[in-house]
Amino acid sequence: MAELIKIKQDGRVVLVTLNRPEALNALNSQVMNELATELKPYDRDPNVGCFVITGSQKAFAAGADIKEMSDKDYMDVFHEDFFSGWDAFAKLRTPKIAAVSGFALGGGCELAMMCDIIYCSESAKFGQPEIKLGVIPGMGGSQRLTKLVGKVKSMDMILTGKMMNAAEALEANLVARIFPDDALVPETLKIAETIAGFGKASTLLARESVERALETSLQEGILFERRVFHSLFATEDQAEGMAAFTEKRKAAFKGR
Ligand code: CO8
Repeated sequence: MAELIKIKQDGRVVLVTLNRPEALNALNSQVMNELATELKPYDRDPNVGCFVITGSQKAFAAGADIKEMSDKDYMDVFHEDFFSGWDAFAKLRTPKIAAVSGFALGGGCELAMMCDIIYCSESAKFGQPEIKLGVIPGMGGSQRLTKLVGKVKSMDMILTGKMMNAAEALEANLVARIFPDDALVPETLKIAETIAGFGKASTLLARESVERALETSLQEGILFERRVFHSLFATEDQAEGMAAFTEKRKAAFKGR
């Protein structure tokens, strides 16, 4: 039973709210384990088409839990393969959107970047301040941030620990859209509903194809996309989507 995250399913959309307000949603092992294990059944459910991950107005998440890791030594983090448990969240196949208000720092920024899309409110602040703690990003930040915003802006954030506000994050392509604070979650849920209304095979494969662009060469990526595109012609949703266009009606996707 989840304690540090709240999960609310409404139709085909699952809203996940980080719920550790006293620690600004700092990401400890329990939060990581809850996200990894509690979301898995939804991920496999054909009736779930999108996750929305959010925090509070003040903090999406203020980073990995500094108090939990401060006493560890090298052999502790090495043997535990500390932070590798986050891969299970990153590898969820259902599209996931981060809705960020307030602080998204360190692991919080990295958690947002594990999602497929980031929307934020006007109050959002993104940062990788680990350098101030004598370490570096440990949940993928040096890699994902660099792929998203480019080397120069990534170096600027990671080497100085400076934060980006919402407008800077939009300009740097870290976030896709900015909403007023109160509108962030409702607007994100509406977009999630749109995504969840499409065929699940096509949304899963679309995100895997886009992800592939970050992993491989252009030619390999194009081949991957083409083979995936071909494979979707084996689905009922492809026949339905194209028939609906021709018949000038809304498609009724079944996830098959
Ligand atoms: N971990 C644990 N507790 C936290 C964290 C955190 N990351 N952030 C905030 N808290 C706690 C505070 O300690 C405080 O608790 P208490 O009331 O018991 O003292 C409570 O949340 C409220 O925080 P503040 O009083 O500090 O709130 P402010 O509004 O004054 O400040 C800030 C908000 C600016 C966000 C401030 O809390 C802050 O700077 N937090 C830390 C941000 C940070 O450095 N994040 C990066 C963490 S490291 C990381 O994510 C990856 C490390 C990779 C290591 C790799 C190892 C293998």
